[in-house]
Amino acid sequence: MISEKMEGALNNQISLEGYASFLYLAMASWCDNEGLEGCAEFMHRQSEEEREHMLKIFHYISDVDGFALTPQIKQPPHKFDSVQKMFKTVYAHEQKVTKSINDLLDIANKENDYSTLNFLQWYVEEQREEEALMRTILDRIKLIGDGPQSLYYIDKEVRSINKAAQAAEAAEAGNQG
Ligand code: OFO
Repeated sequence: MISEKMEGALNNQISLEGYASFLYLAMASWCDNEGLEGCAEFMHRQSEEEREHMLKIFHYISDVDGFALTPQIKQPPHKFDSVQKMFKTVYAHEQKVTKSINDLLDIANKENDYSTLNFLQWYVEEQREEEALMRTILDRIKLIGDGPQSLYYIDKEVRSINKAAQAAEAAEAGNQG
């Protein structure tokens, strides 16, 4: 059993994860349109991941006898000025999600809600990884440059980062199975 306050805060987190999933889906579409196939693959995978993050909370709320709500998702932006600006937007959103996870931990701590504290540990680690991944991409873009001549190399780089992330996920799933 969780408190009403915690139930509301977790439902709010469902909205944030759902928005992230739709935002990254919109980015995948933009990337595809710009011919950035590696970036599109990356954003599709991120979008799927965010959907999983959302559902994980959804199931948790039901498990602890709360009421999980399907979120109302506002329309994300469809167009981005550059690939660098797009990844900056991703990084800013991930920072916002991290702050929100920290706020949830704060509530769980104050309420001695050990079950939710334990559940949220996975998100703490996930956010650390996602922020680090976005910083890596932004660093690479800075090194390569963001001009029209650089887009091919940025896309190639993001594709190989995506492949590495996919392999890491597969290895993790293998360890769990
Ligand atoms: Fe759900 O990890 Fe990003 O937002």
